[in-house]
Amino acid sequence: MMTDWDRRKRSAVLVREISPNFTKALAKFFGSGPTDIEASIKTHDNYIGVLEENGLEVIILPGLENHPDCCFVEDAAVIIDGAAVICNLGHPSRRGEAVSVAESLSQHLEIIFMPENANLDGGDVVFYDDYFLIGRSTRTNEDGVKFIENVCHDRGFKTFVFDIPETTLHLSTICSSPAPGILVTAEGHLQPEQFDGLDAEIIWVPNDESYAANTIGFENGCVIISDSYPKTAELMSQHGFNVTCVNMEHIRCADGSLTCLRLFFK
Ligand code: CIR
Repeated sequence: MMTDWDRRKRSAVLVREISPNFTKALAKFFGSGPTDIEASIKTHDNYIGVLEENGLEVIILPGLENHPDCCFVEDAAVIIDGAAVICNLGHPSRRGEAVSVAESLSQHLEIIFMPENANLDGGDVVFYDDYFLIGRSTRTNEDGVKFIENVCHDRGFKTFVFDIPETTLHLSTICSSPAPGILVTAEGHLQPEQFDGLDAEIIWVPNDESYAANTIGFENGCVIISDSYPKTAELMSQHGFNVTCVNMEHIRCADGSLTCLRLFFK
């Protein structure tokens, strides 16, 4: 058991610039895709500023012309205790994004590649205390789940697997952990019984604010959430968090959330 581990103690984060072809990003759940590259870049710059304000060193990779979704670096790797598992992304248009993420992370971490039969998007993995929560989704197959579970178990972590409903893209889209012992999740997607056996206080975000279930918490008690979700902001305040709201409009329309834009690696 890694009870002393506090995943909010982080010092460095990897992000990637918005692709010049971001208007071709995949979009199915929260909108019909980005239309304004300049506004998207502004939103992304603001997001980076918020990470810096919370004490993080930010490494920025250049955007990729051939990969419209490349800013969503969360999907390209899973960081597990000093190692980076480099993902075989589940959508064909996103294969190839992970190459430069692996190159960059190899300067800091052990690199583990997945076998060819395994597909997994990092957005289907949520780090929660001494657990890694894993989603089986349209992007993450059984072999992907098994592979990441083995890496977690080898390193002393427990795992907990969710079947992700068709109403959402990834586990992280509807579930996040802003502080030890706490999960935030969206009503109407995951069901309460799916958490049976997991020791967690669950903050349920109302269904009409489900996008706001994706949060990022920091050691100092600050949490960032997307703006425009007042019920969630209130709920988080009631739970003692110091809430900062970030405008995500031009990222949300490509089905991206706050955590999707970053990889904490140190
Ligand atoms: C995609 O469909 O792959 C992108 N448009 C959105 C990826 C969001 N990433 C995440 O939830 N981790």
